[in-house]
Amino acid sequence: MAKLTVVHAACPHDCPDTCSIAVTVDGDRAVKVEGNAAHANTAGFLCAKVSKYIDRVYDPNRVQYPMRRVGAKGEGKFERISWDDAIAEITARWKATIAEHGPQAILPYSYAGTMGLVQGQGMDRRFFHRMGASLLDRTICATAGSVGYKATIGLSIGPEANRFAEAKLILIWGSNTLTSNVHLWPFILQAKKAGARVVTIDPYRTRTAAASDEHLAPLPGTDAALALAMMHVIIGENLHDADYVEKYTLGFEQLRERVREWTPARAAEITGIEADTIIRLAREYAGTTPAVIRINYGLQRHAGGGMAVRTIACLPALTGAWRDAAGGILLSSSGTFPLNYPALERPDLIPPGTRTINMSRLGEALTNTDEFGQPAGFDPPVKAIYVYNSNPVAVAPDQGQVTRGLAREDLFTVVHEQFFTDTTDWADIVLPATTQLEHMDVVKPYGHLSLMFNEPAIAPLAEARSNSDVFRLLARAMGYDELYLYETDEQLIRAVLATDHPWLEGMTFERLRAEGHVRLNLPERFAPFAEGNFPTPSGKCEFYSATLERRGLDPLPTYIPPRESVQSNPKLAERFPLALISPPAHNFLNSSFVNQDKLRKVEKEPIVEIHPWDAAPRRIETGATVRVFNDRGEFSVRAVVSEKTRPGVAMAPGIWWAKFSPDGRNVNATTSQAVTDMGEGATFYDNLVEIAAI
Ligand SMILES: Nc1nc2c(c(=O)[nH]1)N[C@H]1C(S)=C(S)[C@@H](COP(=O)(O)OP(=O)(O)OC[C@H]3O[C@@H](n4cnc5c(=O)[nH]c(N)nc54)[C@H](O)[C@@H]3O)O[C@H]1N2
Ligand SMILES: Nc1nc2c(c(=O)[nH]1)N[C@H]1C(S)=C(S)[C@@H](COP(=O)(O)OP(=O)(O)OC[C@H]3O[C@@H](n4cnc5c(=O)[nH]c(N)nc54)[C@H](O)[C@@H]3O)O[C@H]1N2
Ligand code: SF4
Ligand SMILES: [Mo]
Repeated sequence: MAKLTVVHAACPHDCPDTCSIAVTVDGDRAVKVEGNAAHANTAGFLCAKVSKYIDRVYDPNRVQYPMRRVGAKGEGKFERISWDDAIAEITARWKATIAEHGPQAILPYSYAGTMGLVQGQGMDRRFFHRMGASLLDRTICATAGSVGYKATIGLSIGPEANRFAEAKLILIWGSNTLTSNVHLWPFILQAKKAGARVVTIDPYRTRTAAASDEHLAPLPGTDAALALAMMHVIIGENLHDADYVEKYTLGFEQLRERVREWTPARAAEITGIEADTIIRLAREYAGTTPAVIRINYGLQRHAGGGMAVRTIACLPALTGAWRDAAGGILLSSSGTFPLNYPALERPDLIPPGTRTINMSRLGEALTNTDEFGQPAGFDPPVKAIYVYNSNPVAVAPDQGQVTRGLAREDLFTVVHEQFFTDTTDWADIVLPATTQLEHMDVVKPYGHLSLMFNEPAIAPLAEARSNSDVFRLLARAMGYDELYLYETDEQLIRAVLATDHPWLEGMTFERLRAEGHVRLNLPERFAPFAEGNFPTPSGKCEFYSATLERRGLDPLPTYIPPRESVQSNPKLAERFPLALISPPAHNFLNSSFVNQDKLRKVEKEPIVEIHPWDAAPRRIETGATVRVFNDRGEFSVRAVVSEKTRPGVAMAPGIWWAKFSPDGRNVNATTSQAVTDMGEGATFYDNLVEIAAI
């Protein structure tokens, strides 16, 4: 037996926890992955999904070689070709497209298959910027919330996850912690042991809600109304921290005026949460120290998602919760990492005037047709798409329009993937991608404060190549000779670390590589806004935002109703009365892992949960196959009648691959390409449907 070695890896997935992984390697084969106990947040365990990462790496169904389509688009039939042929064919098509339509006819499409800085936002950006391709606005997940949070707080910065252990009241707001952020849970348990109360605010009774002391179930998309009424009570009863407000906030008098009209009774009608409960929650929140809010992205996938996050983010400044390291609000820790992104991505190479295409409206871009069936005016039209780190056929809204676009015979589609996904089925060329054990990277977390190093544990399997390697090959074949397109992964990492920001002091390539995880150079008890210093234009927590006002938005916190709900759109609700949300299934990560048998078997099959009150009049029983539909499309799944969801709300856990679903479609056949109030984000959970037994 060869000598066993242990290598530091970092989980690449789009999950706030960014675990530190110890990979045991036996000769040239990785044999085990374990959570690193030396990293406080990972605490020695991995989630159900990534603890089976070895299966993923050595899955015989991985894409192993470059492939060329032989069947019809959508069929997924391919023949093996060489890398040389694949690169020659791709670049010949691109050169012809550029000659005829210009480089903006080429669209890169990527999201978070890997969150690594090198493989996720490094050489790809440099390459497409050099080319002058269309820019992609990466809005599919978090832009509404981050823009909303920024309006109030300035940057995505909050208390350190570990400090939750000291809180006395924890509000888990629009987050399913036990599923989507499980490494926060041990700290919450510690807090509970020490007497903290945990309240989860979620329309669906998730495993997190069930494990909390209290579960409040608002109607989807109504959270801002709840927060406004809480502020009504807090200010009305003089429970706010007048000293903190005076010193460190902007616009208190206008906020006081604004929330005057937001009586708990009014919010109760909108949210479906009783007025007395709202009053009690507001008093408890203002009266408990430290009180912390874990807000996450679930609640911002609605028309008013940006404003909802902005509004909730006002709460801790109003009560002075920020004074304590264990108080405040945490959306994401990503703003705490002042890395040298321009050196990594080279935005200076973007030709002036280059257009930006919103990834949440991919169907519209590919079909050049808007939601009313009118020409969408993309000039030049998108003639070629290069997909990597993403599975848009499964994850993008309005699946029907996305596949209609990908079916175009004149569209040239390249997909760089680890597996034969719903998206590779539509590719002209498929390229084999490495997994995290096969390439080098640095991963920036968004749920803790350590930067993570990923050492390649093994050589690429079969003919797989990393994203950065493929862009170097493409650059050479395109005839681009600029040196920045040929830098190594190590050089890219050194570029992004090159900054003299004090929080990154001591964060060298050598140290990261040796230690695997390095915490930012921040005080042990990081209390970012204990004394104000908000990174907003005014330096204060902005209850009043002149920035929003300049953009034509309400400068004060307000409630923007969902685009599709019984209250806001009664006419549509006559035909489609149920609000459908589709948050992540426990054993999948977006659409990743759906193809891994052991994990898919636990999830069994795609389902939709519906409340007994909604099921009875439709004659739907658990186990029945139902059709879920609206004007955009439909999908068929098994029904589960359950009181975990509230009346009027259906829940279809995601994101199943369409090809593992009974009718070859998934929930995104019904979701909409309409975007949020801020950040032009996707509105997956703002979706009215009807459900019928088949
Ligand atoms: N296991 C697992 N973990 C994941 C993921 C995964 O797919 N699987 N995905 C990762 C990614 S990309 C992300 S962005 C995060 C997402 O994780 P979260 O930010 O936690 O977001 P979601 O899971 O979309 O939604 C969280 C909860 O919000 C609820 N919700 C929906 N609408 C509303 C609303 O209007 N108001 C309120 N208060 N709650 C609402 C949903 O029912 C859900 O339980 O998780 C990451 N972690
Ligand atoms: N209905 C509904 N739709 C949703 C959501 C929802 O809650 N409901 N959530 C939304 C959210 S929050 C998000 S973030 C998006 C997620 O959308 P995506 O970022 O597209 O996430 P995944 O579905 O995990 O697909 C990532 C793909 O990248 C591949 N990959 C992994 N590593 C590499 C690599 O190194 N190189 C290459 N070339 N490929 C790699 C994986 O095999 C996988 O197929 O989905 C969104 N869609
Ligand atoms: S998906 Fe999240 S919880 Fe699972 S190993 Fe990766 S970072 Fe950790
Ligand atoms: Mo996401």
